[in-house]
Amino acid sequence: MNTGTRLAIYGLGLVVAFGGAFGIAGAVVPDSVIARWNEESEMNGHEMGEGAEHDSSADTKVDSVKGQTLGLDGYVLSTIEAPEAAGEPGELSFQIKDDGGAPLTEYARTHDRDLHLIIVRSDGSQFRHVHPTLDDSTGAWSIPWEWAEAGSYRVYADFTPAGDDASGLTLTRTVHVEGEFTPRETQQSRVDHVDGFTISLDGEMEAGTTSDLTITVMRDGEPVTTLEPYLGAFGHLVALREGDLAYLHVHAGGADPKIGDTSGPEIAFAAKTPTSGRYLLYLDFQVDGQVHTAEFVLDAARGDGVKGAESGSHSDDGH
Ligand SMILES: [Cu+2]
Repeated sequence: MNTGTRLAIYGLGLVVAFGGAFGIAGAVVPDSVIARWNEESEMNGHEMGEGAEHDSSADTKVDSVKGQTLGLDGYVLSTIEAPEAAGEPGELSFQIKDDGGAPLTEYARTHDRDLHLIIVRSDGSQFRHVHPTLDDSTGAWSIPWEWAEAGSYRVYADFTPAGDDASGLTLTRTVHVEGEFTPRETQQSRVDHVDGFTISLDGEMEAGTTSDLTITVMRDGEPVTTLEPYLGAFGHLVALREGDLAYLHVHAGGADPKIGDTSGPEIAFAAKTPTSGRYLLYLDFQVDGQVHTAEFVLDAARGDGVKGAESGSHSDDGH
């Protein structure tokens, strides 16, 4: 089940939720969607007593994540047209199609955009987060595109169809780019150096729990306090699970920053982690009008500390 991932952004920090819905999901999704999630959760072998109240803490199907299917809820990500080999300039384009095969042209805006496109090679390298343009007469999304390297890429379209009861979807396809390449081996990494910035990640991830993560942005040994809003937040995080590239797309929480607001050097996150294992984290942040992307690799510990409220509701707490 891929509809299971619930993202909720709220309060002082950013909540990265792999899997289970929890109380604050109501802040960002319609009740009807939450009701359906709960229903699905029950259908997945989560026994709830007859007439049991919906309890957010009981809905913790943490092994359910987004970004693993090209079709969901009646929507399909079409074939992706793109240059066939690295180094060939061209265009990348696709459509989202509905039940009847008609292209979707009406979207609900999330985080300043109608659709977020994430592309990453299967080894976690070559990450890009871009915003293509919609031709609303044809439903075609397109963006100028050139592959820097060969390989097998995962493309994720993250969007919400217009309509009161539509929920956010992350559909994915694989695209092969001709040529030789050497896969990158990942290793745990908490510090990245990008464009003169040093970005560091503090905190631990643990399967079956929500963990606090803090990212700190420095430049020339000084804390950066001029983080600017980007996509409606001070930080924008994508997390992928190594092994299946299950996807999570989140934005910094708190009150929506206004134009001219700045923040930093810290950005707070909370990560709800479905399993132990390795996670690839990509942070987009903006300073002086420029967007930069920092990358981290974090190994989640096994979930010995699964909370009592959650322990009865799923069987896999991370081995
Ligand atoms: Cu985006």
